[in-house]
Amino acid sequence: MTKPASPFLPMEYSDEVAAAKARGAPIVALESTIITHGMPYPGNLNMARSVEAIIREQGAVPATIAVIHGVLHIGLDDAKLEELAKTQGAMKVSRADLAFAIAERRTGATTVAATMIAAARAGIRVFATGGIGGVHRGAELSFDISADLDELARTGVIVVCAGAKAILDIPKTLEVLETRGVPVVTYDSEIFPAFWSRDSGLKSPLMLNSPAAIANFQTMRELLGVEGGMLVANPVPEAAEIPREEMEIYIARALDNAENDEITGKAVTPYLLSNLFEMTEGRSLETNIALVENNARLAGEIAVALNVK
Ligand code: PSU
Ligand code: MN
Repeated sequence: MTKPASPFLPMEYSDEVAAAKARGAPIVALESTIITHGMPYPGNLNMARSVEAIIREQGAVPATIAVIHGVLHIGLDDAKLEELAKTQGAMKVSRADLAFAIAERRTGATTVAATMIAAARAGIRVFATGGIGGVHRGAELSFDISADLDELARTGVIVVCAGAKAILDIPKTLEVLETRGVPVVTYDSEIFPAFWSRDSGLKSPLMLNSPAAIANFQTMRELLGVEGGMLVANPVPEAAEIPREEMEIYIARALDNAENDEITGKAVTPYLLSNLFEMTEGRSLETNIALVENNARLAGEIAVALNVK
């Protein structure tokens, strides 16, 4: 009787990431939902390419993560990146359905939560994104709280973002992070940023002003045996920011539209983002790209600092 083949995880490293792993080089993970659900083509592809280039400039290697036809990719070569940027109808996968996309041989873009899971599996300790998901406004009725928050509490990856998206309830998002024991460290500012704006109106729980200090903090957590990730909030560069008061007007309108169109669940964040791009005539998209690039730079520096022992 032949034994059935034992199942294996269809996971594939790009040549660049495989080589980086072999020589122990610093690697920065990147998510793909921002590519398929966060920005329109071709801006999404330009963003994905420039973010990868910025990470290389820092002496680290980028690993964009996505499920393509059922294979979990850790790092995409340029042809695959372009294919993904043009893909219509990719799944938006999080903790609940990452394995589903693989098992069912689907193409899925990974959210912050799913990217963290894949990064940890691949031994990658730093990850750059735009803004994490969080507690939605009105969550007391809708119960809409992103799986990103729970993932930060359990998976040991440093996530560099520009704060929580201002479309969310930021005070409640910070409360949940505190309850779940996730350190929130703002880079070089006392104030927690709100994605498009540098100022959310809230003080940051923690502040550090060098990549080395952030790396050292995470190392101490690991030595202490405290599991879970860390959120690093990196305020958008001043030149690219849209002031909070101005953004609030657009956000209120976008939230109204979402309610009228009865948008719920996973569709909420992509709907609001594209609504805002239209209302600001592309300005919010420019800001979004600038802040992701800024986060890639810092994540690259942190990855390099983590490698210096
Ligand atoms: N950051 C961006 N644009 C995005 C996202 C983050 O600049 O589109 C995505 C991330 O993948 C994040 C997701 O995990 O939005 C949150 O979705 P939800 O609120 O449905 O959990
Ligand atoms: Mn949600």
